Amino acid sequence: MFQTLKAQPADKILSLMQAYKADPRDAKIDLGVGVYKDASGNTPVMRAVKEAERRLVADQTTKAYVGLAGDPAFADAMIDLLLADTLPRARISAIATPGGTGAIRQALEMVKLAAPDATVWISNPTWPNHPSIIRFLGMKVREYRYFDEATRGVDIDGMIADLGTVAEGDVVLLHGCCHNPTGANPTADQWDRIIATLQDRGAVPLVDVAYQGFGDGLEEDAQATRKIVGAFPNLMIAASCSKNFGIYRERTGILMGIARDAAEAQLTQANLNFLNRQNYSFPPDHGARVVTTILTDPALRADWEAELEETRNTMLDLRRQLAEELRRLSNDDRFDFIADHRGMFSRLGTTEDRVETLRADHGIYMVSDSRMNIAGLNTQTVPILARAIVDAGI
Ligand code: PLP
Ligand code: TYF
Repeated sequence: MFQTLKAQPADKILSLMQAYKADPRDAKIDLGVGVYKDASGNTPVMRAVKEAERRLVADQTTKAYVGLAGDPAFADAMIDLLLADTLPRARISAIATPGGTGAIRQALEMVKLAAPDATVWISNPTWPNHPSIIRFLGMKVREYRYFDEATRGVDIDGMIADLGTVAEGDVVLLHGCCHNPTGANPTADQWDRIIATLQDRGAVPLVDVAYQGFGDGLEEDAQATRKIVGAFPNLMIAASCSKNFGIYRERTGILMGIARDAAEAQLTQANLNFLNRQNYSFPPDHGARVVTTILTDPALRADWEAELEETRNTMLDLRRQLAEELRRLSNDDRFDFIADHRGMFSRLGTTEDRVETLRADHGIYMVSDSRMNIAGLNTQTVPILARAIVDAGI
């Protein structure tokens, strides 16, 4: 059987992780995979997570199966975190999933169940797993313009023009905040235009929220999603707890479905449960329980929010430092976009050759499309990177 298998394309981000590990140079800098790192390069377990895990180990009396949708308290806590009171709870269905990736996968499988002929629209560029999973499921996919190569901001006119051609019932995948890989995000006014266009076309949004709290703050980063949620009868939201709780390997995520009314929500919930059962029966529970413990305990929640805020501000400071250093060295403000971008990433906007020069000559690893993980920097490496960027003629 296996002799018929074909080689599969590697994930360029994960391949880069391997290449970085194999590089013997001491002075190498890892700006590749999207994992938060502190100034000494560690990805810490957050304090509130440690404490929640301590409590779970001490107090948990069973590891028996939970329901197909996962713990309902996890869904309630996550709906509250992301949507607050935007919608009546009765319109919202939800399943816990293995990470945000699991939520995206289940969302796409829901589209296959409900509207198998729908085209899924993705931003150009987007997180490579989006098109990869869509194609693997045999679904139709199209791209909408997103990134303005000249300004390194959102190409809002191109985006609106392309979304204006979406067919009724097509699914449009949007990054709710902190766009991966560009770091460029629509303004509030631009979101209004995007929403109006999609409403006009009768599109169904699928919002991917993997970085709530990494951009402008927990509430701020939820604003676009809340606006979208209030504007469409049907949509889905795939949220990840990997980054904002730092529980990458626990595989904790959630898929929310928004229905027109309570009856439709019940049907949606039953289909979500069905999909969990088809794919893995019960979703992972440990990370979800950690998240619920934190979000429902005021002291733990406050500590988590404080540590997340430190994390966010560290990345913002690094952005400002890098933009300033580049302005100083190049005598030009063309890199100021780095300070305007939000989230973990900024797309530098240069050629693969120059990205390769940075790797070969300076041991600086970024994704070939020139996406850098800002959290891979520290105050010592910012000037080294800035000098290398200017020397490489970027
Ligand atoms: N969506 C985007 C845009 C991402 O960058 C990621 C990666 O972290 C995810 C979803 C899903 O992450 P995970 O499956 O690790 O929760
Ligand atoms: O974009 C990133 O770097 C993160 C982590 O297959 C990631 O989202 C990268 C590749 C992948 C899964 C997660």
